[in-house]
Amino acid sequence: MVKKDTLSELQQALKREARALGFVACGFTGAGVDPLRAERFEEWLGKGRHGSMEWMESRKDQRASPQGLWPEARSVIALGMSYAPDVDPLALEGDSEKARISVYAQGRDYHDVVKKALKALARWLIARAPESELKVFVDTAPVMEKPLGEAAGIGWQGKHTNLVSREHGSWMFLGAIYSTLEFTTDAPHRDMCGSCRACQDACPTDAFPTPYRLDARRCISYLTIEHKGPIPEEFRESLGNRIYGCDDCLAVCPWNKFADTAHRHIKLAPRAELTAPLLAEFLAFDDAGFRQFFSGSPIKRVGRDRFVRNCLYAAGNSGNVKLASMVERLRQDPDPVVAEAADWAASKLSPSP
Ligand code: B12
Ligand code: SF4
Ligand code: SF4
Repeated sequence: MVKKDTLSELQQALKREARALGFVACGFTGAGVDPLRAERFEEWLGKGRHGSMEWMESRKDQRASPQGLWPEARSVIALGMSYAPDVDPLALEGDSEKARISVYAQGRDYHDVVKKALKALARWLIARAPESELKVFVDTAPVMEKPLGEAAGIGWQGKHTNLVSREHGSWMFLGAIYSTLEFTTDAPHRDMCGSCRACQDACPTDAFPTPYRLDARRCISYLTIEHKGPIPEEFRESLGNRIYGCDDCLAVCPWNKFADTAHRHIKLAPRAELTAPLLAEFLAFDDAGFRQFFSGSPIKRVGRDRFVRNCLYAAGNSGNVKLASMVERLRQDPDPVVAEAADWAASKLSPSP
């Protein structure tokens, strides 16, 4: 058992250590059930807004609260790591030769970078409180990182539902540590959106007509990354030249004026060849070429077929007839989804009279 005074000192020291490890935000909250959060999550699932992400439903009780996943948990340490971009993520909008990859996917896989720093922080804590236990999470576990981050005071969930930070804007990856230690909780962050609706107005697919409630099925990030099979026709033109994820709602947030690349984690800098890539090069990928090019990147997990599918929709939207011969060749692709996307792109590039 760690004494209260000692625990409070440990908590302050942990915040300093988190900073030294590259986290720009660190806060503490409890691990119990928040009935409102659980109810809203249940409602979101009930309306089918998770689309085909069945993994969100299958472990919903574990996701709904930290103790649902790990009854021994007493506190949550919420952490944020900056990936602030150097340039305006919207700069390539409408470019007929280049594709847009969302900022989060332009560098190394953040799961690896954040997990490594979380594990280092976990080792630090266990060395000082060896009788305690903990678990570290980033993204993939049934953990609601955004509401926990808001409860721990490191930001608030904006109308687009992502966590916004006063200091780092939209560009923060989240991670969490569940601990058996009973830390003092921080005050939750208050909502700073006010009457602003810039993110809602910017969304190309109207994925959150009601603020704070995203319908993933309409979100370009979901459609280009999670959705298997052909993307419904109604969304194809709205994809524009976005081939992996989407940043529009994040990029327009006025709080980004405080975000500074100086705070970005050194390992989260973008790969130069992914900031303004040529569609033509991506359309030429075979499986081996795709895997090699995206080694160490989060993009690798969607596989060549889904990636080329997205590039074909972008080619169709480009109006760039120089891409027509590559598109034509892909109409014979062995993957039926790629072949169908190529048919669509071909019809867009040379519409029948
Ligand atoms: C599933 C998922 C997605 C899905 C669904 C997104 C979503 N908004 O839920 C898809 C594939 C669309 C997606 C996209 C993106 N994602 Co994502 N995703 C996740 C994941 C794995 C789970 C999120 C989740 O629990 N969703 C379920 C919904 C119900 O949760 P919620 O949005 O918090 O819901 C709350 C609100 O709706 C609110 N609410 C409901 N009704 C009401 C009513 C009122 C009045 C109010 C006030 C509130 C309210 O209460 C709900 C429950 O608390 C997390 C990682 C994790 N384990 O947490 C990453 C995560 C959220 N994603 C992340 C990122 C970076 C993105 C993208 C920006 C990537 C990109 N550039 O393409 C986009 C952003 C799209 C967007 N506008 O949300 C980051 C966000 C970081 C941050 N600062 O917030 C996370 C945290 C990953 C990480 N570890 O960093 N993602
Ligand atoms: S990521 Fe793009 S499509 Fe999804 S909600 Fe934001 S602006 Fe809309
Ligand atoms: S753009 Fe406006 S409404 Fe959207 S998250 Fe930022 S401050 Fe909130």
